[in-house]
Amino acid sequence: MMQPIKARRISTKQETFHTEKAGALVFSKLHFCTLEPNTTRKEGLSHCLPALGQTPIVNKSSQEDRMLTFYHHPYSSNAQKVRLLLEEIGVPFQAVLVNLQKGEQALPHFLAINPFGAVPAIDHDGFPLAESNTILRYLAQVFGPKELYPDDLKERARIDQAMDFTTAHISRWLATLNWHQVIAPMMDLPSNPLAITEAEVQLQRYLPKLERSLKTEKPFIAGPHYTIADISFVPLLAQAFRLEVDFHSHPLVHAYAERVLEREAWKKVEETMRPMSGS
Ligand SMILES: N[C@@H](CCC(=O)N[C@@H](CS)C(=O)NCC(=O)O)C(=O)O
Repeated sequence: MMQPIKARRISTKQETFHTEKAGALVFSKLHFCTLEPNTTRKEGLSHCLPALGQTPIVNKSSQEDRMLTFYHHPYSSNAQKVRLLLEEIGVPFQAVLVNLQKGEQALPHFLAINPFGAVPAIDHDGFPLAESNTILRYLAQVFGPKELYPDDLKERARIDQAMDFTTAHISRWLATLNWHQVIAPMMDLPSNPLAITEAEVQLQRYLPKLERSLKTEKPFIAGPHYTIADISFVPLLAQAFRLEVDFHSHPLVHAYAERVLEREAWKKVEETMRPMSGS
């Protein structure tokens, strides 16, 4: 018979990298629950969840956990792209927080997974992979469905074209805005007003190009279907709204953004952003 399960609160600090250790389940940023040896995950969840009243970060069965690990930070728009794809296709995964504020991206055990020292990264059955768009392509090919990244080379090239354009010309400037308007002030680092102005100017230069492409590539950015090109862009559109980017002159982009941000899978990603928003 299984021994009673010990549960205790830990400090209010955020959970650390490699939160899950043998014999322990980690919950949200405030709790963990220690399990006796040989306790199955299912048994552990049924004991710990009522005790803690928390939703686990790790919420999939142990066999599936071993298959796909997702290294992330909830505020990273690049990591959100990967989580969005995982939510869209319903693949079980284990999420591991890499605490960027604490510099965990530079710890040797994380660099062994991603030598570039950034989130997102994944480990799929012992195969580590980094770079959000690369991960999207990989996961879409491994798990499907095909519509997300079809085998047809021309359809695929159209998707790559949209991903390259948004990444190079829109996400890039949104990242600049986000750094100088949100992250730098939050971390008490200097913010550069010239960089903000340049990013705003560049966005107003490139958004009309996206507007024009949506006239032909409709209703999604790479044509008639929702693909990884859209998935790669959705977290950035959400960021653009948060940064109050002016979409007035770009009604097709605005309507497209509202449409893709309504998707259930994105709402699930947004839920993972909430717990830290007050911290
Ligand atoms: N090109 C990379 C960018 C990854 C990236 O810069 N991630 C940020 C969070 S959005 C990060 O981990 N920064 C930590 C650091 O650079 O030290 C991708 O698309 O995945």
